[in-house]
Amino acid sequence: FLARILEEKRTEIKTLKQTYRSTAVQRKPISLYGRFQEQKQLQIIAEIKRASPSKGMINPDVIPAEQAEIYETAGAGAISVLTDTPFFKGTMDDLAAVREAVELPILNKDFILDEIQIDRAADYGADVILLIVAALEKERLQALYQYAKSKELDVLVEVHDEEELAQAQELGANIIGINNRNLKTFEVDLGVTERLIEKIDTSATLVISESGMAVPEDAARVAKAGAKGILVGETLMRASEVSSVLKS
Ligand code: IGP
Repeated sequence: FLARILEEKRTEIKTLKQTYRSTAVQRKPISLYGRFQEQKQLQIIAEIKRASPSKGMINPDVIPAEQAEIYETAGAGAISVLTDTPFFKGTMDDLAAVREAVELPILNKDFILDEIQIDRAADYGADVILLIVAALEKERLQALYQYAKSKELDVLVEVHDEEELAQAQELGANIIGINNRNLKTFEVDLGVTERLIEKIDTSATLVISESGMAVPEDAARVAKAGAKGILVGETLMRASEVSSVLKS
């Protein structure tokens, strides 16, 4: 499935390169690293996720700005906005709407393969971009990482196994996302966070445990392992009372 998404993304980027011109006017991004690393309490990145390839439709009628305000009021530390359209039914306009609605750091969650997507993320008000190690050649990963940093954006470098983690560390990534979901098989295992985090100096590197968090015990488990933050999508998108779920 990852291969299919990336194929689609390459076509999208071709069109983007012909049609998109960066606005060049830049706001100063908020540092997620700075915000989270100084906190004692587990921080939550709450995600706007209408649909996913593994779950199908999750919350098709969500209004991103309203959902983001609910997340902010309930105490989320940051917001993630999925902007991939073919597989996740998100848009860049969702990101722009969320930027208008909240003061929190915003992660542009997409499959970034080209610098133009980073320009666009910054133009739309993102503070953090996602780079998925499994989706990128080593040189591409390095080039995109440097490019984002040159624009003062934070980068969440996503890994799922030891080899990918080694690459993230070689890059000097100060924010590492451990995805508990295997993007090739959709299998979820919180043990992935427990296993990989042992190889990370969490006093210097901000570790976010991503995906598959359904109950408070899940959050407690990865927090105990040393994660400073968790990234939660589906559970919050389906919750009828977001604030009680976030607070628990
Ligand atoms: C959220 P969940 O299981 O709480 O809905 O997962 C987030 O981690 C997930 O959406 C995600 C993702 C990704 C989506 C993590 N890495 C990369 C797309 C691409």
